[in-house]
Amino acid sequence: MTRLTGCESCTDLTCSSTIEVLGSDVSKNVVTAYDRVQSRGMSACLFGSGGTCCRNCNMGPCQIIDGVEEMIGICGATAETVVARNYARTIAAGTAAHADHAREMIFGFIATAKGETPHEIKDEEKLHMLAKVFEIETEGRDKNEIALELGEKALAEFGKQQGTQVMLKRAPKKRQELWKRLGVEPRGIDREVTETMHRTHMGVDQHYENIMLQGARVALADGWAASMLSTDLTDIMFGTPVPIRAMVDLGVLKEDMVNVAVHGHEPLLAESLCMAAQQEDIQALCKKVGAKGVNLVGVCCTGNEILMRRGIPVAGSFIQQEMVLATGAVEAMVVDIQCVMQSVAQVAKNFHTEIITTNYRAKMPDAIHLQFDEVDSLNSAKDILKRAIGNFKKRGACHIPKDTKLDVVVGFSHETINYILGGRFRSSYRPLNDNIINGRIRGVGAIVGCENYKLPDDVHVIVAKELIKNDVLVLATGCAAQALGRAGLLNPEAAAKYAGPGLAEVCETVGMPPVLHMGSCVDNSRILIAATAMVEEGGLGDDISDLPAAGTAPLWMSEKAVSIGEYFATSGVYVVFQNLPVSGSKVMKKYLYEDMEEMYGGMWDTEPDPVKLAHKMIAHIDKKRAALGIDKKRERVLFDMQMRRDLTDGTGLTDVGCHGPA
Ligand code: CUV
Ligand code: SF4
Repeated sequence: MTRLTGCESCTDLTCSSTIEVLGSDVSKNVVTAYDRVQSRGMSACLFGSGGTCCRNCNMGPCQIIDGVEEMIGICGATAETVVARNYARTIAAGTAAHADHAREMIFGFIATAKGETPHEIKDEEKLHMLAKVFEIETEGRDKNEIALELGEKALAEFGKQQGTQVMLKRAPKKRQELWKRLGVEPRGIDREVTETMHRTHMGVDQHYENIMLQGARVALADGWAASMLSTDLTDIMFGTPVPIRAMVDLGVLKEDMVNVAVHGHEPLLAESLCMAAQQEDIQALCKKVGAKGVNLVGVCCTGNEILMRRGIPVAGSFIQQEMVLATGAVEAMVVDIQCVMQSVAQVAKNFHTEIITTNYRAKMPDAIHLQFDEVDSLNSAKDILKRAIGNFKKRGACHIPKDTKLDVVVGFSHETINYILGGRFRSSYRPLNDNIINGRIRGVGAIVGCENYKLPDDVHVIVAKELIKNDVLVLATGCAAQALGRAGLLNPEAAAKYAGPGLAEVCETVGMPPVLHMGSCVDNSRILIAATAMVEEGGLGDDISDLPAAGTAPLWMSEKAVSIGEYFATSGVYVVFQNLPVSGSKVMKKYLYEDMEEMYGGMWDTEPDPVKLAHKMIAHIDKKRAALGIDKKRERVLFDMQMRRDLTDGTGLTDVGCHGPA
C-alpha cells in the first residue's frame, strides 16, 4: 500500500498536527484511514449511498431505481418505502447507541446513590430540579435517597409499556401539543427501538409517511429521553460543567509521563481512571519506572466528557484516533464503546502500545480485554493503569508535535450559559434573548457530530467561521467541537479575530468565545434545554421552531448523528448536513426537505459546499427573524455600530468585512 503523508485535501491548520505526525519517521509503517480512503480503488455503491439498497429479506438484496417500474423490490417495495425503512433503521441504531450508553450511566448512578462506588452525588441543585420533573418527594430526604429514587425512575423509562416519556414535559408547551397531535410522543425508549426494527421488517409498514412518524418517535426517545437522562444524571454524579481552561490536540501527550488515552463514550470509565491516576500507589509505580506520573488524555466523546468536567486535555477527535497512536508515545489506549475504529489495534502493533477493551459489548482482535467493574471501579481502573505503567519502559522512538497544544475554554452547559450571560445572582437567558432581539447576535447555530475521512477535514472550521463572521453564536458538541478547538475558535480571543461586530461585542463583554463547547454527543440534549429556556424567557416566539436557530453535522459518519438530526428537526430546528442516504427517492427528499417543515416547523436539508451550507443556516435564521419582526432591529444595530466605528476610527477602513478570516 502506498503511504500518504496525510490529509492532502486539507487546507486549514486544523490538522497540521496530523500532517506532522504522519510525516515523521516514527510513523513510517503506520497505515491510516486516509490511506484506505485513497486505496479502495472503487467508489461507493450508488444504491447504498442513495438509500435504495434493501437487504431486509432473503428474496433480495434488492436494488431499487426510483421511477423504474421493473426496478422495485421483489416484494413490491418502492424507492420511498425502502429509503424510509433504511433511514428509520439508521435512526433506531443511533438511538440504541445513546440509550445503551444512558442505561449504563444510570446503573452507575444507582450504585453511587447506594454508596457502592467511589463516586458521589455532586450536584444537589440539579438533583432537586430533576426530582421535581419526576415528581419525587425531596422534603427532609437525604440526597442519596432522592438520587436512588430518581435513578430507579429513570431506569424504568427504558422499559415503560404505558404512557409516554416523562422528560417530554421539559419541552415548550406548544411543542408537546404538536407531538401529541402527530402521535409521535415516545413511550418506552427500548420499545421505540424495537418497534422501529419490527415495522421495518419485511412486509410490515409499507407507507413512508407512517415509517417516518416512527422515525420521529424513536429519535425523540433519544434526544428528549435517553440522551437527556444520561447528560443530567451524569452531571448530578460528576458535576455540571462550568467554564474551564484546557488544552487540545496531539501536543498534549507528554514525553516524561505514562500516556494513557481514553477513547469511547461512557464517562464512568474515564472518571474512574482520573481518580486512580491521582492515587499514591499509582504515582509510586510511575516513579519506579522513571515516569513523572500518568498523563491521562481523552479521545472522541470520552475526551469531551472529561474535558468539560475536569479540564483533562483532549489528544484527538475521531479523525485523530490513529494519529494519537502514531506518535509512538502512548502506553495504552483504553476504549469502551462507540466510534472506536478496529484499525487502532493494527496501528498499535507498530509500537509498544496496548489497546485495552473494557466493555463486554465491545471487543477487538489483537486487543486485550480487562472488563471494567462499575462498582469496584477504582481498583478496576488501577489494574488498567498498572498495565500501562508496565509498558512505559518499552517505549521506543516517539514523535509528539511540539507546537500543537491549543488553549480552549470549554464547559458551557445550559446552566453556565444561563449565568455567564445573566450573572450568577440574576442568572437568566434574558441577556441572550435581548441581544438576539436587538440584533447584536443574529441567531444561534449548532455545529455538532463527527468527522469523516472521505470529506475535507476543515469543513467544521469553514462553517463556523462563516457563521460567527455573520454574528451567529455557535454551539458545538462532539468531535466538531474539538475540531473547532484545534482551529483556535474555542478561545475568547477568537471573538475579536473572527466574529462579526455584534457577536464580538457580546463575547468581549462577558469574556466568552464565539463558539461554545457544550460537550459530547449525548450532550446535544443540553442544546434542546437551552432552546427551550430561550423560548420560555420570552420575546422569541412560543416554540423552538420560532427561534432564529439552525443546526448542522456536516461531517457526520455515525448513525447517532442522524438520530440527533432527526430529533432536532422534529423539535422544530432547521438541520442541514452535507449529504444524506435518501437521494434515491424523490418522494422521501420532498418529505424530509419540505413536508417536515409544515409538520414540525423544523426540517432536513443537504448542501455539500460548506460556505453555502453556512449561508443556508443564516438564511433560515433571517427567515425566523423576519417572522418575529426583529429583522429591522438588526439593520439598525449594524448601522449604529458602523456609525460608532466611523466616529472612533475616523479612517472608515475598519468595516464589517475585516472580521473574516485573514
Ligand atoms: Ni459521540 S459520534 S465521531 S465520538 S461526534 Fe465524534 Fe462523538 Fe461522532 Fe463519535
Ligand atoms: Fe427486496 Fe422486499 Fe426483501 Fe427488501 S424486503 S430485500 S425490497 S423483497
